[in-house]
Amino acid sequence: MTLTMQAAVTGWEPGLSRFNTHCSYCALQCALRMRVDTGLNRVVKVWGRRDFPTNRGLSCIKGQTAHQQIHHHDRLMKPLLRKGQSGAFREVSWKEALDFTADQFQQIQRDHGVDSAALFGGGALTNEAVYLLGKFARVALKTRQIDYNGRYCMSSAAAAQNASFGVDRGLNFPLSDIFEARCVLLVGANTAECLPPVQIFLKRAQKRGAKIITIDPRDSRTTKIANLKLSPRPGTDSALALALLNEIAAQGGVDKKYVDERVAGFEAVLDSVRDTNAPWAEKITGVPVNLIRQAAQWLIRFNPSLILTGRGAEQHSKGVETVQAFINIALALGQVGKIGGGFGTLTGQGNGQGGREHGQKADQLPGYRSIENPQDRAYVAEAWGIEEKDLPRKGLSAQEILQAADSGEIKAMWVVGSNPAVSAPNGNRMKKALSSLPFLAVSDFFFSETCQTAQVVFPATLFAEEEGTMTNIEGRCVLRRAAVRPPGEAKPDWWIITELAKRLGAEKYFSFTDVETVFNELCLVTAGARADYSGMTYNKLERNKGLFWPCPDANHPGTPRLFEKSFAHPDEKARVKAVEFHESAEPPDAEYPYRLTTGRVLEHYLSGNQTRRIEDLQSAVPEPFVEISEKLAGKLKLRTGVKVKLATRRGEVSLSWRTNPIQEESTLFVPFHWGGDKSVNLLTQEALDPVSRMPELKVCAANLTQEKD
Ligand SMILES: Nc1nc2c(c(=O)[nH]1)N[C@H]1C(S)=C(S)[C@@H](COP(=O)(O)OP(=O)(O)OC[C@H]3O[C@@H](n4cnc5c(=O)[nH]c(N)nc54)[C@H](O)[C@@H]3O)O[C@H]1N2
Ligand SMILES: Nc1nc2c(c(=O)[nH]1)N[C@H]1C(S)=C(S)[C@@H](COP(=O)(O)OP(=O)(O)OC[C@H]3O[C@@H](n4cnc5c(=O)[nH]c(N)nc54)[C@H](O)[C@@H]3O)O[C@H]1N2
Ligand code: SF4
Ligand SMILES: [Mo]
Repeated sequence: MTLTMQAAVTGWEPGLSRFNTHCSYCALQCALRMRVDTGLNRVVKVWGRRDFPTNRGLSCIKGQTAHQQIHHHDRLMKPLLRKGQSGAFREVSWKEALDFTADQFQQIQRDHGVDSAALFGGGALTNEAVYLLGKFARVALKTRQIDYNGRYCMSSAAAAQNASFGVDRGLNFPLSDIFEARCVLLVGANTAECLPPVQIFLKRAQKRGAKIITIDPRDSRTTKIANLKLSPRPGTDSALALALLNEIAAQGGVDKKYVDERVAGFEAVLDSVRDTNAPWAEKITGVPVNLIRQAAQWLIRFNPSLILTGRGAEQHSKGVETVQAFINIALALGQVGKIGGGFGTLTGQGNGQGGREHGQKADQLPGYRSIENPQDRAYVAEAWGIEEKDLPRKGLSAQEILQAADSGEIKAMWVVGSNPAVSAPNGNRMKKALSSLPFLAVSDFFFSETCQTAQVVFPATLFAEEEGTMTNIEGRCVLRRAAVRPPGEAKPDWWIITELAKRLGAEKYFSFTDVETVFNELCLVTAGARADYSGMTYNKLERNKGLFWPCPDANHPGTPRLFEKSFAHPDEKARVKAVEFHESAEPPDAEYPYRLTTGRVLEHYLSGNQTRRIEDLQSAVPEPFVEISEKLAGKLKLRTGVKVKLATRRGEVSLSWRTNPIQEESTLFVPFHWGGDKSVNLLTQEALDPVSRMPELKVCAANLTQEKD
């Protein structure tokens, strides 16, 4: 709290102070200024900071209402405990909740082995919490089973970027480079609803002459501004990408000099797209030949051109291949590393970037070190003061952890900052998995659907109540300051992890006195790694409005652009890989003739556990709906105001419906922000990408029928 007070700009109105912090929600981490009544410990006003380069004063309705969570009457104030599944929760002391949890873990691990205990983390957690969670798994619990919700989010893009560029930073350039682009291709990204300030930046780029091309099966607030819209069937983006590269080659758009100098293995990729022409792709995707040709022509002609992917392209059982196919295009055009051009993926969660760097991913150690690489293992083991042989190896991915809970292999779990009861696919099975766990603990600040099956619930603090760092969409690490004191007995995640570690006999590895000491250790442990934070400190972050990694020493200014001269492979060249088109795991058939896809609306955030409680957001979109093309609604003769039944092989959900004028005809779209019997994840499937282990959240076969009046 001392640092907090330093950050306040006081004395401009009696009793009121201003604090700088960052939003609680998405990866833009918009810089916010809060006016706080320090006497009442209340935030009275919030606005976007104009002097912060990422959001330039902009924010969206979620950020503007984010502080309402702080004072919400639903906040968890005390630890909750119940013994067994059916009893009622009772409020207990921190000591009782922590002692009980440590006991349960120890007993279960003694009876069933260390790997019967799992951790499930989240991309909303600070870098400090993520780092500690990874260390807690490996050093205190000694389990290999730790993964996080980013597996459902960034894992396909991360795998493809690592393979091609040798490192994965969502955007390898500052967001402001968008203003220099002359053509932007958005692939399965709904920026207007999911990253609203980015949509405004795109409009500004358009005013300066840039063409915007969108690839999305449906019309959205994002596609409204597009100069060219491609509406493929869900799950067919890779075919579109192959045809675009075929066209670019045919139109003479390959930058041969760049490819020779900076890319290894490009010939094989060109060979592989010899037959994937626009007529071939039209049959698979439904996108007319002339639109594919025009998109290819614009990508060549309007230079620099930038390709940005979102979850629409990535959350598939072939997500990695699809991203790879788009990276191949950006490299063929010679754009990666150019200001205003290239390739990037739009990270989603608040700390989706840092969340995948610092060790809560099954195969990773802090700084993007690999848990299977001998040198990386030795380095981290030494830094942590343990033997390399005692460092567990790679464990299961998020969805596989839940599956292992279902099969009884995993028996104890701690979920920190995620709500898989709503957000994991094949919801009925996942709820069964969570409720069959002999022991489940959850850390959250609101009682979530996942808490419903827990034995212990730890009350955590919210963004403006704790300090910590987040790494935003650009790879810029920012410092969030606390502005208010937490309610009741809520505690920061880093403190909860540390206290539990002490009870598991790992006290000497967790002797942190405050969150800044955790950050300082994280920085040291990442020295020399790909995501090197070792030149950062809290004061330096604040002075510089965040720092881009790598930042390897105290005098280093950070690295806003990564690939201007070289890629991160030993020969400094990018890699490309030939991609083939693969059908989705569950193509439509006579029984389930449509393609169900899922996504987001502006007003709600992920599992909705936060935004469903905010009056302005909940009243704007109170329940889920299914979006249907006008054509299909006409064919099915749907009656206005009468609900429809949406069914897949895994379940059915009753929903209201609305039409979308240009939506691809086989597509049905449902937002996933609700739990219980309204959860679209009761319908989604578990097919996983073989490389990233990303579930196919963006397409499955579905049927839709009108319900009785
Ligand atoms: N308001 C709001 N903002 C958010 C979030 C939120 O929950 N709410 N979540 C944050 C997080 S964690 C993330 S990951 C990002 C996600 O941000 P986005 O990826 O932009 O969000 P989605 O709505 O999941 O999907 C984007 C678009 O993909 C389209 N789509 C569906 N299937 C396909 C397909 O097969 N191919 C193509 N090309 N497109 C397809 C959908 O129609 C949708 O318009 O947003 C972040 N920002
Ligand atoms: N069908 C379908 N399913 C999807 C997706 C989709 O597009 N379609 N998208 C996927 C994607 S991209 C994502 S990112 C996942 C997200 O899925 P979830 O992990 O379920 O996302 P959240 O709702 O953010 O869950 C975070 C929980 O932790 C709490 N929380 C937030 N911040 C903190 C914190 O700092 N500490 C603690 N202790 N708790 C905190 C919140 O209150 C919330 O209950 O959903 C995935 N699921
Ligand atoms: S939700 Fe995202 S865009 Fe909206 S204010 Fe927060 S960080 Fe900014
Ligand atoms: Mo996400």
